[in-house]
Amino acid sequence: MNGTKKRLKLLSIACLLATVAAAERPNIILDMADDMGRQDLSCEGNDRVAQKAGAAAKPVEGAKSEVAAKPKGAENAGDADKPKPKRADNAGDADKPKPNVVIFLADDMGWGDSGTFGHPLIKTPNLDQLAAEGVKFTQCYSASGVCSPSRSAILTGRTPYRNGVWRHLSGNHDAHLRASEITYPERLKEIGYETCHVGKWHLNARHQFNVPEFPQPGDHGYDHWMTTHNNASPSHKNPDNFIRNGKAVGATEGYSAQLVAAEVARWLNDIRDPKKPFALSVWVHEPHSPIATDPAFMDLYDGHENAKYMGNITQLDNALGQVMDALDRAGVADNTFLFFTSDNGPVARFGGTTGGLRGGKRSSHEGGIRVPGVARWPGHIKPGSTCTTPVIGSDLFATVLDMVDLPLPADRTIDGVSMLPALNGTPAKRTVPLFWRTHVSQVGDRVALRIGDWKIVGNDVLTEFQLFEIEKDWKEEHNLAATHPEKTEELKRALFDVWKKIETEGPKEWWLTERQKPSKGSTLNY
Ligand SMILES: [Ca+2]
Repeated sequence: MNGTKKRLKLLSIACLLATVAAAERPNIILDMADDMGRQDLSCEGNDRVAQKAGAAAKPVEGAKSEVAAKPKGAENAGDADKPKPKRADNAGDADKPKPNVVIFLADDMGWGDSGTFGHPLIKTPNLDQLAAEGVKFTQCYSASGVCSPSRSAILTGRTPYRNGVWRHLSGNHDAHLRASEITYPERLKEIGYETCHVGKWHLNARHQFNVPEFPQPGDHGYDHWMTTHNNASPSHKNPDNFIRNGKAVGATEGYSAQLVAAEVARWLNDIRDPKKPFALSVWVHEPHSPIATDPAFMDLYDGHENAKYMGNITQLDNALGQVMDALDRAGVADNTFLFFTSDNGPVARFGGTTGGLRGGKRSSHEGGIRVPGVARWPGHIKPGSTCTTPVIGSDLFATVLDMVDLPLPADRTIDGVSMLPALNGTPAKRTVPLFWRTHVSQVGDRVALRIGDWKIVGNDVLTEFQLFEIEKDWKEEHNLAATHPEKTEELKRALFDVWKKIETEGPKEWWLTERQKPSKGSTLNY
């Protein structure tokens, strides 16, 4: 891989420079823009002004090196013939090894929070490179406006109220990812995969985390895991609350994203069986508060009032680069499906941006649920391509199973569908419409459902609705409910139907008996 060699060479130079001259600041061109409208967020081609970003490395435990920024991928995105997404051959074909799966998940990173998706200032060179080598999804959704539910959907393919993780699990709730749920790592283990989860978990309530009576990452299909319950504590700097395979890691030195990437590299290099395919979850804590940003990344935005947040995004992007390098070094990048996304929208008061979308974290408007999405799978995904088909985090379960020719579970509803047809230009055929319910939303946007270009947003008690033609009105500025009563009724019926089935299938008692009421986002009403 020429690109890989070039990157590694630049990496080495960058690390050397950083080591001998840590205080020397790279020459950065910050491209200014007055407003970030849709044009800026267009995913047609990679037309951003080339960014110059330099090295800013700081050794952390277990990590050989890291750099703040790398050039965009050198591959000529436009020239490659369009490869057809296809499944791997069945197990037993020794000549064609099954693909590895890496899901890299940011925490609270908004649709507008990267150079890759049009932010004029934030440096995300590794995400740029990933997009240059793969596909950028312009309508990638999280399954919820908050953490735990969204994460549960990625692992199970099921919308959160259906799988039981109906709320974020920050206190002492009954809810958790039940042992009865089927996760994709579990399915992959059945056909010989090794599995690893590093970073945030957040699929247990606080009193359940690392308590054997409740299912832990190891009970949900992960051979090796190093996780926190929720946030890195006390912050991203020197977090002391990682648990590795049930045992406290203790004090660390470094920043969370780099510590996570270092553990990933260690697992790839030293722990896993290189003869087996693998599934790896890299769920970093950045840019969720409390934010702590390496000064090396802050310095990239020296003087800007939002330098801490923007540097935090570059910090997580740097970790993405470390993971990409580790895959290269292991010689497995060409046979790895690498998907980057976020678990929900951003928090504006901490510095995040939706890129113009309405709402933010917790909202069922686009700002809470439309997130960055980039995938790379060499030989299967056209480099530098764009996918405008809406996809959602819960699609990853079906996508992964499709890649390895495993059937979907037949005994339960799977909300997500495989993304592979969409990557080949064929719209996904959904049996269950895109659906969101986020318990801590504002009253007026508690639920949402999308079919085609139409999206309906409902209030907490399902009595008031807004209708948007989302392709045209991506900012959700024009409520068409009054002028399109028939379409509104059609989507209302679909919404009621989906919700009724979810109430029947999910552990309804968990949300009906919730003891802890949210401090934000009004009341819990059903
Ligand atoms: Ca989150």
